[in-house]
Amino acid sequence: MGSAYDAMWERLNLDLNAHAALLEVLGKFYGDIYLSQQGRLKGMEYLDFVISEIHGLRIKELQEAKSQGRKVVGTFCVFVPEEIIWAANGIAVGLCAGAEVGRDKAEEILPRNLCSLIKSFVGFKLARLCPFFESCDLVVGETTCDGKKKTYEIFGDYVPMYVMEIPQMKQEADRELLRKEILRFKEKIESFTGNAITFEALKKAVKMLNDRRRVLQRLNKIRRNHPVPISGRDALLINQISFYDDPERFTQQISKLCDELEERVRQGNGAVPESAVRVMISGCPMAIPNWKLPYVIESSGAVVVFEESCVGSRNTRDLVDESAETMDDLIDALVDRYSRIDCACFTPNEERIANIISAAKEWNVRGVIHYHLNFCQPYEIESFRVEKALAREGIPFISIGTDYSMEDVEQLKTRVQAFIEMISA
Ligand code: BJ8
Repeated sequence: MGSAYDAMWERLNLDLNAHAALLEVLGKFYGDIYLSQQGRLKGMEYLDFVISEIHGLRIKELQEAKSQGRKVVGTFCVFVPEEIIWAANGIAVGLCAGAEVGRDKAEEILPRNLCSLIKSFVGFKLARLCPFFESCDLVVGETTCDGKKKTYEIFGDYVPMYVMEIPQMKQEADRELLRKEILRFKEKIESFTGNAITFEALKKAVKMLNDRRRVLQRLNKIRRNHPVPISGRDALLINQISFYDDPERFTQQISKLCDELEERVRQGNGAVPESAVRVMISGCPMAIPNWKLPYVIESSGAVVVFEESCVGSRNTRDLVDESAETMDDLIDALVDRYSRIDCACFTPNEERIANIISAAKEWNVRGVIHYHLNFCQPYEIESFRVEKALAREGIPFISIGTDYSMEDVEQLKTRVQAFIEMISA
């Protein structure tokens, strides 16, 4: 893939040698974790193709769109209402990164005790390894955890930044704040792109992104079946790719894949042996290519059937009401939908605990593997309350803190295997 895109990557000012080395490592990693799985679905070929072209074809598409005057807007959080970007004829892309890349460079401008997700996106930018970053005309941050919001202040020296304020509670005043912030964001995007957002355009964007959520909801529902017809790794990959791919194409392709999965269910075929123990992962988002924990879990006799995460159900569970007839009502519908996101940055956050319990029951899991990145205070602290609530329900729980390095894989295996043995007994 390398040479065909070298000229484009050079124009984007990537460090070509380091980038080639990165792609080689990722290709190998993907082969070991994904392509080695038995009996993969035909529909996954599309995802394999997207991954093999993630820094190639998709970037070429973005460059072509830019040459026609469209703006590319990068985001780090599912709180940023993408509908606004698409309605202004922009293109939204997720910039969260899941690889330990450029850490040394990131630590030159940031403290060491920050979560890997933050250091990774900063590292990708500073090491000139991410063509998505280099394609962005604007980068949108948000005031969620302290690590992110203070990093954006520094990061503004390297990329054109805009920061959206996100409330920390869910009272009437917070709802008002979110509404104001969505309107402020709309104004920013309108002036930045030069395109006024019409009611029709916003409604169309709402429908397009709801369709993407609906197909991911469909995929998730299929995973309630036993034996489960898709591995957790593959399902995670689909969720990860939803942040980069063209939304309409993605929805179409995943819809076809769901047809194939439903056929598998009709025939009683599973992606893993029937004896595989059903578990849920809950906690921090897993950005691409952060596949370490799902791989460890699924090579230990279990299968992940649900992700309670922003790269998972937290981003797809709720739709925007499409019945609005005025711009005001449509903005209210966005506020309603985005207010339901149950990130651990909120206090109190009872909603998330209730959602974890109900998903654990509906997806019939034998245990919950709570996952936080080291130094992520919101999710690590909240894990204590999650554990207590699950204990009251008799649902086994383990808390895993890790980072993007591979150093702890053996330790993780030992802990995860012991947990799986315990819940299979
Ligand atoms: S809505 S989960 S995408 S903020 S892991 S950077 S929280 S220290 S990613 Fe998130 Fe939005 Fe919430 Fe979702 Fe901070 Fe924790 Fe790091 Fe995190």
